[in-house]
Amino acid sequence: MSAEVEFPKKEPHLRALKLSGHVGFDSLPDQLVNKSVQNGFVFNVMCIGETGLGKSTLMDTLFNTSFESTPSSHTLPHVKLKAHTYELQESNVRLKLTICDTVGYGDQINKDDSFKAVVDYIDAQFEAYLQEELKIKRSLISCHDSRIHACLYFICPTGHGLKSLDLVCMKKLDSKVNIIPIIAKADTISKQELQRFKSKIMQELFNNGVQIYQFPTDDETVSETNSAMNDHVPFAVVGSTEFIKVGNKLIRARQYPWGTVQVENESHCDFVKLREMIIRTNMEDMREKTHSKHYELYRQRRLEEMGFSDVDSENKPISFQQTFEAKRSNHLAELQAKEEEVRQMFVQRVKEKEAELKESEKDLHAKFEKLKRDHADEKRKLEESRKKLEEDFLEFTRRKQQLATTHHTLTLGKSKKK
Ligand SMILES: Nc1nc2c(ncn2[C@@H]2O[C@H](COP(=O)(O)OP(=O)(O)O)[C@@H](O)[C@H]2O)c(=O)[nH]1
Ligand SMILES: [Mg+2]
Repeated sequence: MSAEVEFPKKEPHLRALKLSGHVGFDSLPDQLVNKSVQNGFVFNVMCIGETGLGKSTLMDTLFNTSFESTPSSHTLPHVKLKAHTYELQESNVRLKLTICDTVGYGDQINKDDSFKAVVDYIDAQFEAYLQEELKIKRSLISCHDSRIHACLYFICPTGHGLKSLDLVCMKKLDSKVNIIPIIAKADTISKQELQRFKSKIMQELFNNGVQIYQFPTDDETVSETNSAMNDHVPFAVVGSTEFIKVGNKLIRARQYPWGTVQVENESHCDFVKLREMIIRTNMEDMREKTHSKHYELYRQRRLEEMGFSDVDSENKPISFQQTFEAKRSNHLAELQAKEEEVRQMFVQRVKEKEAELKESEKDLHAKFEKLKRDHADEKRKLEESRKKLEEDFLEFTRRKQQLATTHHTLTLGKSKKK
């Protein structure tokens, strides 16, 4: 049997058939639900915003729990991304929630690079997923998926508009993550100002081409609510960890000398809209978009960087295997050329060294010969002076004897005369 399988290029003509009785595949959606519930869900949210804007408080409010975060100081030299993962359960649905905080964001005097740490973090999570996907033995289901599904961008409630850091950061992130801009501490801004502030923010985002996450309107069960909610963005939210008693119910609120802000009161702020949109209606859509849009883009860019493409230089379709094999043979050829080059270089170096050695041997030899000659000269000179000294000595002895003889004769002659 041939190993090659022919895949139909176009969908074959489909015929609709009627079933004469119940078969049972109408339970497929239930099977899917059961399986998903069994596996549990993962949701990763990133909070970007300056220290003290109420990020931690809002997370506690959104998930109606206390994540016990420690307030950070304003003096950090760099922005640090800190992620904490929690296991939550509601009815029989388990949620593995990761909250990623941008500690020190916007606290430095030079804020130029504040967004860089965030971009790097998001890319690193994509890269980890890609590396797992490229393994031979993959464990994509059991390995913790840390890709960020939603990014809540906390805007300072100045009433003036966005800061340049906000625009730069959102612009850098809009192709990597689902951005949901929110106006933090919305209780500090008046109703009239808020409307102006919201439209100013949206105008600035539009003018700078920043793509924020749009609640999907293609599913008709939610299209109406979602499209209405898209018009309320950016949500102006209030968070609180305090509760007050209204009737016999405890509700989250912030108390001021002039009154009380109820977090879940829709005439006080947009908190309920935010919770409805990101948790109750569109959490799955954000998870799906992260995979099919943002991760897909990252994966495509990385594979192209590695030299892979779906078409060759003549725009003809090329398979992954063909590209890989072409790259492999290219690589081997390069390796061989490199090896040859290194070998040639080695031979050349050996030759040079040999010549150098020969040259120095010749030098040494010449030096040795010269020393030998000098030594012989010295020896000869010494010999000559020794001979001369001997001769002088002999002459001296001879003269001394002569002198002694003459003296003796003279003395003898004198004594005879007496
Ligand atoms: N006025 C007001 N204050 C808030 C709000 N949310 C939080 N805060 C307060 O702001 C301070 C900093 O909040 P925190 O959540 O630690 O900010 P983070 O540094 O962004 O995590 C705390 O004193 C909170 O009580 C809000 O919606 N409105
Ligand atoms: Mg905090």
